[in-house]
Amino acid sequence: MKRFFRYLDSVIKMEVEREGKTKFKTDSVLAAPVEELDTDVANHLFQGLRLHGLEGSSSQDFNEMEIVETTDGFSITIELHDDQAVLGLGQTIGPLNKRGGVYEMYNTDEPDHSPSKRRLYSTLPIFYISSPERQIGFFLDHPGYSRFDVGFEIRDRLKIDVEGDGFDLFMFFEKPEETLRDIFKLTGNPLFLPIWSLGYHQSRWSYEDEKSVLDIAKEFRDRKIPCDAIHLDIDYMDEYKVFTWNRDRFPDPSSMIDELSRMGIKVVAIVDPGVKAVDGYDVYEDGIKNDSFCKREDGRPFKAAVWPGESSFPDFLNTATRSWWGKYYDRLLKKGIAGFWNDMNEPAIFYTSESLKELRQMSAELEDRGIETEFLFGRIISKKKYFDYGNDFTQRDDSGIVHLHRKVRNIYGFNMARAAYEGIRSCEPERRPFNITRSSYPGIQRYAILWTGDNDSQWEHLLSEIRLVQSISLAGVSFTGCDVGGFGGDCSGELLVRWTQFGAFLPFFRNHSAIGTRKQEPWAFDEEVERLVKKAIDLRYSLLPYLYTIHKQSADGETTMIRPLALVWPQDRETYYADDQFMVGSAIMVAPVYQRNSEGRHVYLPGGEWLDLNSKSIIEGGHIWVSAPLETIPHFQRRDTLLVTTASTQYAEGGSWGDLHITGFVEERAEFDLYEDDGFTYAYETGEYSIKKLVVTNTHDGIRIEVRPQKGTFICKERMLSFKIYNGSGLHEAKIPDSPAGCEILVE
Ligand code: MIG
Repeated sequence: MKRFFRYLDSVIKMEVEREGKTKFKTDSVLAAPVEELDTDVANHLFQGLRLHGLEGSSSQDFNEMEIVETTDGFSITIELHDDQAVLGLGQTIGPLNKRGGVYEMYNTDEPDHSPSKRRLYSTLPIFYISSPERQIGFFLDHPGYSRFDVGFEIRDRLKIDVEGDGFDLFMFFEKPEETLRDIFKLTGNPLFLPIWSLGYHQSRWSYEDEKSVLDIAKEFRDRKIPCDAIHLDIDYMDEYKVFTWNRDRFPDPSSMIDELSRMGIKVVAIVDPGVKAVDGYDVYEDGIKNDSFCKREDGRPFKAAVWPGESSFPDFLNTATRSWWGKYYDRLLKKGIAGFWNDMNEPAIFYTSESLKELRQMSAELEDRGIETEFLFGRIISKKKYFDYGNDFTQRDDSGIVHLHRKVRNIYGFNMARAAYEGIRSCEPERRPFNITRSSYPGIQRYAILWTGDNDSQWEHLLSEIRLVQSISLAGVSFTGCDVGGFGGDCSGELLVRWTQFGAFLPFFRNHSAIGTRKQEPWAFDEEVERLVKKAIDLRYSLLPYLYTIHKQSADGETTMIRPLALVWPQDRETYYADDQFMVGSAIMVAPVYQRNSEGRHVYLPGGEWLDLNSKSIIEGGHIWVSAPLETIPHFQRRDTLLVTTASTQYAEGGSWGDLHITGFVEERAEFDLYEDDGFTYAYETGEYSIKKLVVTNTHDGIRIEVRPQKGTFICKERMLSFKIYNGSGLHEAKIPDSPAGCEILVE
């Protein structure tokens, strides 16, 4: 059965349910529909899409769409035209245009991010069928399994198999930038993070004791490499018991954190959902008492092995469990932990006693096979890795209805991140939280930021990440990042330099690596590598005024911090495959180098002239080759934009800056609303912020620079504003003192 609802101006939701069954509703979409529509009215609003079985489509030129019931669910097919790209699809590997691939939405702890992989940690089923003439956005809201064949089996057919009793399909008949705003209106705006989130983060699995953490911090300060945060991986815990400390290795966390805080460094702690199932451990005992854990279908407790050994898994589907769990974050907050890193929340499971038994039986078979064991070996390994525990346990929703985990799996991580966010907010209502998640679902941006998990120190993965973060951004997840330098495997000095250069433009900028791999801190290679890594990190810190402003804009639901070119220039087909470069805000485009021994790269510059931010020369648009020795990060400024930077500091002291440098490429007019505040509280909500509109206009008489009177009551530092405005007539410079009243000058 199909029903149609209108949201906003041009978003339609189609609700499909099997006769007599009701589907489970995720909490992804917060907005309520404006109205329910008759099918024929709905069909007239479908611009460029014709739903099979409905007559009278409003457009001549359309994509045929058909929905049929199958034995275990539904299949949605959408016919694709040759010139259409299918952009996005969230956390999936491959080019931004997903045509020609198969992807599954079934959250999986997949440490191998090679191109053949169909599942990763998140379900973000948002994609854009796009051609220069027309773009339609889609969001499949469904917490169970689905499979996307994007023109793989049949070139001109997108086929989505959806398992279960129903689904919601949102369709956005807008330009992609507008669709992104609509996604925020439906699923919520991204978190507004504390300023230090935008700094450089250093991590390792693991800095396993107090001394190694403090040593790392001192190295950063001695070497004058900026750093805002150090992350504690699982070894800070006592026997991997979540919310505890190993007292031998961390005898006094509070004083360690105090010492770090005197150096300007925050500490982020990892939190895993698996609760060690052992008597005498209060989190486990309380969980049992409160009936907070996932159960088997017959009501017995479900237990499985993860890092702590045999563990129970909180049932985040219900509010009671979420608020119970959320309170534990306070234990870490009280010690001074500033942020959280929710890992393993697909949830990852190593094995259960049953699956282990099965594996043992298979292994026993090895004995009988003699030497002919190759296939069996392979099967055992992949069975161990990809065991599907979805049918082994259940979850209970707020109305007491019990669901097989498989049917609601894809929102487990979402709801864990939500529990964390709500817990942290209620424990520390004055401070803006920092909360990372590995597993996610649309709407996650209102609770957490997303990092892409266990990549590898390989050049191919560097490219893969450049695409992945863009694809994720298209789902409205603004604050993303990846393990800089690569998680698995050994990084080389050159790879670390190139990866750090890319990371300097990512919202979340963290170097992280796995246990047993080559050390990956900025100084772990040679002096030249250290110098170049530091240079990239310094560049990042100089960009903070700009980045903080665009971060605030994203938190206001205007756009994501980074964007594919295809989102900004959908009419330009060439942007559909120029996915190895991306926009950072509206002023910068970065084209990271991702090839070994490379001395330059090809770059596509859409829509006319750009300012090369390395040479400060204005260059023709189109396809160009840029020279980029290891020292250089190709990045460019868009015409008629302003870029506000400052001097790099050792850490982000607050959301406001000293002397500012404004670089403009202005042929006509450019403006920028520089945002500042204290950098970590909610005082901005009651007016304690500063927004300063900078406007630069190229007039007949010269370059007019206006600094409009400040909005908001936040008091900025005394400082100078230095303008460097480039255009066809040369460089125009001016230096003026900043003041809340603003000013206006004319420069030759
Ligand atoms: O099973 O906590 O993606 O960043 O270092 C591995 C150890 C568990 C996976 C995370 C990774 C983290 C690691 N974790």
